[in-house]
Amino acid sequence: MLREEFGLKRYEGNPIIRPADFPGADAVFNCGQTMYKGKTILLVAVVLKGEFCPRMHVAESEDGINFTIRPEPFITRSDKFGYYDHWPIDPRITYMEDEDVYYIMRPANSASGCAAILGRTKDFETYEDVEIIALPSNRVPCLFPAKIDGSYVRLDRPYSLVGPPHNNNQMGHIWISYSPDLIHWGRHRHLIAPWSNWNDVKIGPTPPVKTDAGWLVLIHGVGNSCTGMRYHVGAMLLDLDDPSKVVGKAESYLLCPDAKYEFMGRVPNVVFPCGFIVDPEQDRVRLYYGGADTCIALATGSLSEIIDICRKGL
Ligand code: BMA
Repeated sequence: MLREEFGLKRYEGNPIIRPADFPGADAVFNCGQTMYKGKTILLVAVVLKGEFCPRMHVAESEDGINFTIRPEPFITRSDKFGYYDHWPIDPRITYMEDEDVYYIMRPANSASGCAAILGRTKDFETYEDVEIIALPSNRVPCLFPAKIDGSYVRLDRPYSLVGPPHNNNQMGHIWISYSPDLIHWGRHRHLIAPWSNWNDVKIGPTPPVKTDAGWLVLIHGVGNSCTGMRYHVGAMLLDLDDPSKVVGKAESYLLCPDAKYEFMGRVPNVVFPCGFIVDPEQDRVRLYYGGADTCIALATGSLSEIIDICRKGL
């Protein structure tokens, strides 16, 4: 490693899932993540050699390190809505405890732009696409794990391609919106704009996790360079009662591409989070992230330290 680690520390056995772990795979990357019946569940995007369209598979683990990928896909390209969803990736999983349901929000890429699809499962055995919940261009839909003041709440990243490429103000900021039923969304509000050179092209959230200090959200932040975009992981904290208020954010990134498996792959210079898992009794955050759109790696951090970093704006 060339850089000192800050906030998140890589697992020394990384990457924990490689394309070679799945027959015929060219890539196994960016994963939704949650706990189910004591096991760590990752929903990984698998691209098979020679196939354009990824599928999502369930990978499961007793110890959070050694994963078995189920052979059958769990989510495949949806045509339920007459919508050509040609690149099903980046699932974001939210467990809604009151309903005992795992909701999965994901971008739905098409020729007319990227919309957002809501799906659900109770058991990671059967899956149902529920509805398209955002018009193009909208990516990175993430659901809060509880209603707030009687409403479902989501974060997402609508964005415009109008204007010069990589113009800070024209690309992706994070917004918040509310819904009575998960289908109809409104009261859209701008939440936060990029704030530093490591995220000045675009930022996108992960499903928020409740902590005593506020809703913790890891983000991806994209900066530009003369050889292309560079993806980082950052963090912010939202007010528990009114999550439209940002109460803290890490000034620096917590993770940037610095390992071979983050530089070398289908898309170099990428560390990409679609969620994270908190183990409160161990004061630990586990982040299973995509490396270079090719593999899955693990980084861990102290929950209280990451909250502190956000509060102090380090
Ligand atoms: C983003 C998403 C991610 C991907 C990243 C880098 O726009 O598509 O799935 O990891 O680009 O290619």
